Amino acid sequence: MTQPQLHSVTGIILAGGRATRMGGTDKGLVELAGQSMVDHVAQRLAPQTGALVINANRNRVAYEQRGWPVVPDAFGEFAGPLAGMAAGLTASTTAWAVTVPCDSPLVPPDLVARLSSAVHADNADLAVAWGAGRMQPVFALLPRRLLPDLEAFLRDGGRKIDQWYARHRVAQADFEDCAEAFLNVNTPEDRDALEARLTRLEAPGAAQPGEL
Ligand SMILES: Nc1nc2c(ncn2[C@@H]2O[C@H](COP(=O)(O)OP(=O)(O)O)[C@@H](O)[C@H]2O)c(=O)[nH]1
Ligand SMILES: [Mg+2]
Repeated sequence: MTQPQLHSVTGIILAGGRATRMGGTDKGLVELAGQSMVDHVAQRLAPQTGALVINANRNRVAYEQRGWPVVPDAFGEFAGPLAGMAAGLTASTTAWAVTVPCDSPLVPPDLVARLSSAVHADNADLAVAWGAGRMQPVFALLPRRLLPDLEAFLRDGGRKIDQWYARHRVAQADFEDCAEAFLNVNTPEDRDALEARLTRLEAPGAAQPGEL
């Protein structure tokens, strides 16, 4: 298999959830240290990909202001992240796509590089990040050729990411050395805690990024 090149990868930002724990406020649009969470993610992901797509089911106009295509789920009513992956893959024109949740603002700068190396080294169908002691299933590198299989899985009522991955050869990309990269902002308290840390880092004489 040919290793995916950066220009042949579309970044899919998953922002299609209900965000119940955030009080229902659309998580991607939540402000964090001066910009919305979706902008944090786009800023870190765009240099790693040839294009971006945002998967969102609400506030379409606000997401479109970022300048990237915005696509809603085509399956069910909030059927979970797999529905967002399918929507993003449908809108992608590249052979590969990388998915990232909108509520993980510390996306690693070498996410695509490590996922690509893993899928190539294992001659696998797809690659998933492994960090903070567990699989991080929504950080994945997927080939567009798996879209028909994903759609069939969803049509049959499949919703669980692990179950869909189990149908394919999955490579694990090791990110244990940067577990902070998967820090996930699900609640207003998570947001406030991360903002306090980011703001401290920006202050004069602040700690170094490695201390975050
Ligand atoms: N498209 C779509 N995305 C979803 C749905 N539910 C969750 N997501 C996305 O999947 C990711 C993980 O969801 P989240 O609720 O934060 O789960 P957790 O942090 O893993 O507990 C986020 O990027 C959500 O926007 C859904 O029904 N449709
Ligand atoms: Mg989350």
